[in-house]
Amino acid sequence: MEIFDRISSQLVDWRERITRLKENHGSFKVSEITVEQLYGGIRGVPTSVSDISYVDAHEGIRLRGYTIPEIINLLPRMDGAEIPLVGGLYHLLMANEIPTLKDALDVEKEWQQRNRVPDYVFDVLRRLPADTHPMTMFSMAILALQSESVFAKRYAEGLAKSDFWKYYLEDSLNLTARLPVIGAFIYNLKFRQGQFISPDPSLDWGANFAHMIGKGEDKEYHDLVRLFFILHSDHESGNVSAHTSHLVGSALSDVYYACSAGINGLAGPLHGLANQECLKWLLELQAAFPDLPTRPQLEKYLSNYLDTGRVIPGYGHAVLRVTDPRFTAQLEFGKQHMPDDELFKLVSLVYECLPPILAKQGKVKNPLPNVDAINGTMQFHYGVREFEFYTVLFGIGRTLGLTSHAVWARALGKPIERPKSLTTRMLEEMVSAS
Ligand code: CMX
Repeated sequence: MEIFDRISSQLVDWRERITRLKENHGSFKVSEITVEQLYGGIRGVPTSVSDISYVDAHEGIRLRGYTIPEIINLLPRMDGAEIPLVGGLYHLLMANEIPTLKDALDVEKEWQQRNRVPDYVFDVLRRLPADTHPMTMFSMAILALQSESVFAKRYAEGLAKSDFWKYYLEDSLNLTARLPVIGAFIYNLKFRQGQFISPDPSLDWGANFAHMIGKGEDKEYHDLVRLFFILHSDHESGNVSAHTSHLVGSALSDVYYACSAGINGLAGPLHGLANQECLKWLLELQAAFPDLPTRPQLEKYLSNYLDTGRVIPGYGHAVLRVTDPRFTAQLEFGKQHMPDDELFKLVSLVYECLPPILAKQGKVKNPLPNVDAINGTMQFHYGVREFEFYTVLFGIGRTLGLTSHAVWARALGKPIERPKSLTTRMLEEMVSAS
């Protein structure tokens, strides 16, 4: 397996670099923490190291050092496709190098060979109450697969620590291979009256998902889902889903436990679920104006909305201080493929009008859109209109990042996490003694 060899060949160097840092500079102080940060979600305090991705407040995400436009430009794609293969992105995240077309196709081939989901997983999903949220189903399907963990079996037999990552990689390839099948099954069960479609071995991972939800002929949608999965794959390791997954994995819970836990974090409305909220909000706005509003009409609507004390979904970010490049990538795709779509025109107009209003209000640290401001609009255009499903799409993409972090955490021997907690009394005593 190519990815296995590529990781293997880098490990000595990575391990030496980290050992050198720890031995020579182990007591070097990277940061301090304030009382406000302790009560404020540890915002902005460096607490982990990730070489897979980094979010710069003024530039946005870099995956393995590459910006989103660079990724779209550099990763290999199939003939006739506008957006690269997701297999190439997985190679980049895992193997830390821009893949050739052959490298990307090797990952795609691994995924093809491993994509069969055992029937019992579908049985579990079928037996859930009909109103179960798709994210609950997605997380449960991943957890149900845990009995397949190669790592867990090998660990029980006795495994050297230096070999943990090899079986994490095995589990990661098995899990990620099955995600489009699981996602499509959930969509078809809930929203297409149980019309199931088998994977097409001639299609890549992204296009196969589209095919399995009945969009096999829509090549434009194939590109959109590839783009969606690539854009949502990773956003450094401090966000709720990545951090949760890493924490759970640090107990040597296998990739299935760790990813299911991360997906549960993604299901929160302040994190991944925001994309469904955004589309709901946009449709309400659209309903308020039978035709596209004029700028003054929209500005008045937005100001009145903010005066009610509610947040406008899709705007603001805990780290970013620029327009999210993942928003921009989809905006560009939309300009090319759906310039006359009414909802797309509305999203573009909100983007022109809202940031100055939010900035003038003076509360929000970043008045610009994040990725969720446009996600739903793109899906809606191609007929995927059930907002409850949008976070599953996010989760399919995000699991590529979660598993890459998991493999590298074991490869670099990261220990179990155990930060310290204090009591309020201790803090009161510390500040009064200072
Ligand atoms: N509309 C109106 N007010 C907003 C706002 C928005 N979109 N974003 C932030 N604010 C307000 C906050 O509510 C806060 O008000 P109070 O001081 O009255 O509590 C103030 O501005 C300062 O907030 P902030 O420091 O700029 O933002 P945070 O880091 O606390 O929160 C985020 C970041 C994303 C949760 C927030 O901007 C928000 O709720 N946005 C809307 C929901 C959203 O789009 N979430 C998706 C995030 C991306 C993801 O993880 O998928």
